[in-house]
Amino acid sequence: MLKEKIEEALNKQIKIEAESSQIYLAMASWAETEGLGGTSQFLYKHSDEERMHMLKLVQYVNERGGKALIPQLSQPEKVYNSLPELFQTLLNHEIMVSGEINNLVDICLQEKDYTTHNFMQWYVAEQIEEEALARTIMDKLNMIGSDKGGLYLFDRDIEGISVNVEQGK
Ligand code: OFO
Repeated sequence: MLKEKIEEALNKQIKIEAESSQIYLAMASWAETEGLGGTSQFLYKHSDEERMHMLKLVQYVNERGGKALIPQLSQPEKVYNSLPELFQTLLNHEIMVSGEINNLVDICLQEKDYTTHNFMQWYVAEQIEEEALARTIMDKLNMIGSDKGGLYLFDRDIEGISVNVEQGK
């Protein structure tokens, strides 16, 4: 049985993962309308990944005798001025998510819930990968600058990059 504090923290994380999925879906849609086909495919996949992160939490809460709350979501940003702006937003968002996951892990230790602590380690590892990937993407974009040929190649190559920690990159 989950302690109330843990259930609350996990439900908060469910909302964060759902919001991540929604934000990346909006980013994917924007990229698609800008003719950035590779970037949009990458972001659609990333959005699906976040939904999977949310589902894993929903099922964990229910399995442990809690009640998962499916949250209401607000409308994410619809327009970006550039790819660097978009990916910087994504990186900042992932840094925020990592902080929230660390808080959750800390609550598990305070409450001596070692099962949830163990479950959360997957998310800790995932965040390291996602932050590293977002930083690599930002480095690439900073190198490319406004070079059109470089941006074309970036958009072509990013489609093949996987955000899933288990599939590798
Ligand atoms: Fe962005 O990764 Fe979920 O947790």
